[in-house]
Amino acid sequence: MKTALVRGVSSAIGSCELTHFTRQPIDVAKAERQHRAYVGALRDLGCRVHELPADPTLPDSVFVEDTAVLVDGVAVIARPGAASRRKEIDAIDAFLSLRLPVLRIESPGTLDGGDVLRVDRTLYVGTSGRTNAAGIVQLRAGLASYGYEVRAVRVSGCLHLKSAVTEVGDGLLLIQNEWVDADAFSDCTCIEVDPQESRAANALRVGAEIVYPAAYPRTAARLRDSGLRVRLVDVSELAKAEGAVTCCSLIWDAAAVCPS
Ligand code: CIR
Repeated sequence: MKTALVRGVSSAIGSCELTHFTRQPIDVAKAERQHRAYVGALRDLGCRVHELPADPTLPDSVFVEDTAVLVDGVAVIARPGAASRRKEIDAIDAFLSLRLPVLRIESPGTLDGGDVLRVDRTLYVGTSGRTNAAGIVQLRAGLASYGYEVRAVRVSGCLHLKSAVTEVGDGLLLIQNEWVDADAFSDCTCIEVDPQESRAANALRVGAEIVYPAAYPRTAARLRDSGLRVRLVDVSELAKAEGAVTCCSLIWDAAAVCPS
């Protein structure tokens, strides 16, 4: 069974970090409704969901993906590149360390989970404005004995690697190749986002379905044309905070990490 960890929307989300976006007012109540619907979709798709309470002092804390990397048998607690986000890891660390072995990225390393794309036993890690070389070296060293290869990938023009590329099927990627070079993923097949939907590369695979923003119908059609089952969610308010669908959850196979 899949387990998902999520966290409620902070009432301070309007003061979130922004890198490539212009600040717009965020309707917190609407963001909360959208988040509830997103969590409902995860439940419908078979996830057992744990929800941590919202924290009014941590504007970006709904974006739990950035706080950890979960692979079979171990969690790596990240060290977010934005200093304003570092305290987010405390609650995540407390939750995960009760359930599975944890490693931690330490200073001077920085690593955002949004920069880590897992494809089978390879972890592609974006060298973004949030993840540095020391963070990647630590991730590589920490996970080598678990059988993971860590490959650094240059990413530019967007926040995280997973803003530019996500996995939508085994070895099948959805990619915005203006922000990342598709040659880095030569073992995979790539579906490009529709040229009119530049921010459309972030899709969340849950089992056999793809949870996907309703804002990108042209790219959603491309996914369906590739034989994928797509479940649309409206995340327009969360998107104003430069977040998308992968960033609002940490999902893992409970059997793989918690045999008991
Ligand atoms: C940030 O800039 O850190 C947040 N406003 C958005 C984080 C989105 N995270 C993600 O895509 N993994």
